Amino acid sequence: MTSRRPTPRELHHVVQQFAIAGGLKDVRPLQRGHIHDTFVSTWSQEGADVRFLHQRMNDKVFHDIPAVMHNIETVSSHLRKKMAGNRTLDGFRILDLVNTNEDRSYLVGDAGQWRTYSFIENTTSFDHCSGTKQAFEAAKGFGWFQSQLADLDASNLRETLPKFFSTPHRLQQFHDALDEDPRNRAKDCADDIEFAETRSEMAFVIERMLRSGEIPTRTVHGDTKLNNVLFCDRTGRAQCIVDLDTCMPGYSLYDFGDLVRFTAATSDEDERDLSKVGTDLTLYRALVDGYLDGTGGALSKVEVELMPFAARVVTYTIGLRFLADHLAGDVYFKVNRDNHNLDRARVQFRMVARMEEQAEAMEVTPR
Ligand code: GN1
Ligand code: MG
Repeated sequence: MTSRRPTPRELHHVVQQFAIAGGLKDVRPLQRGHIHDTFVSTWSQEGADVRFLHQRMNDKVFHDIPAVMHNIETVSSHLRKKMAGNRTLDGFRILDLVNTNEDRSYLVGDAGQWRTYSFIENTTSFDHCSGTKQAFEAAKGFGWFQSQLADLDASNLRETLPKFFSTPHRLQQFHDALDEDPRNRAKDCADDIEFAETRSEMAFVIERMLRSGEIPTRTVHGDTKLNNVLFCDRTGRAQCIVDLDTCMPGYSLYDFGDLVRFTAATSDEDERDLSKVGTDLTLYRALVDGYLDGTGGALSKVEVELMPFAARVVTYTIGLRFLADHLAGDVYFKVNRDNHNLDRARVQFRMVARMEEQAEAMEVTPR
């Protein structure tokens, strides 16, 4: 893919190749996520404004875009079958892909590979959690989503990003970046490297338990940031789970851990003032309750007991990924400033340290 920003002309050309009725009014960028480029277009359809969301998919990260789209279509059609023609399932909606004029699920053009979704109006996504009700709703939504995938035959899904959830794999990538150190950055992050190294034992726990069968492999969402939930503007309820790029076989608590990492954080993911970083225990409890509610009793006793550990290990894992990318020269996550990935890694590691201190207060007893 070309990583240069598409020109307005290119953008107009791209969106007009999707099967959308009416006249195009405008296309604007939407700041969202670290991977793809996202835009919103507005069309006039019989006098009303109708919006669509377009994404230029990052094929440096996702080498196999057909496989990504295959997974999204597989998951969506699995959910749609359960909806049996209704507009919602348990109060949740599903994102609708809009095909191209050629009836394909995505567009391959000079300006990259693109997909389009209908915009779900009267909903909002949030970068910061407003309180326990929202935390509960988000966790319930992701728990619900995961439980809906329990009867999807996982062999239908492709592994679009190999070993995506594997912490040992992330540790290896970190070590590779450290050995190579192409930008000579390791010397400026000795403390961060040491933090990563002293916690490396933690990396192997989940894989060991998966291998021994102590915890099951489950198809998961894989990117349970708060801003991947659309909340109903009227009721504040979670209405739609978005960003199905990483729906793949993993372990249930990856989703829970990532939820805590982001939603219960007391700071932004890239905060520079580390004194602000930590985990809000009240929000954490709301996430536990919401997740247990959403998964509806599907989690085993061992999984429930592992919830606090999952929060720690997933936060550590994402920290490793940010630090590895910083060392590698910012080749994976988009950055907007110097040391952006290093700042992100530091926040994750500080959160891990805080969670270690709060371990007792984070325990969950199976009900
Ligand atoms: C990436 O781009 P976004 O925000 O949807 C990443 C996630 C990380 C997250 C960290 C495909 O997600 O795994 O948890 O950044 N997605 C991919 O903020 O690597
Ligand atoms: Mg994502």
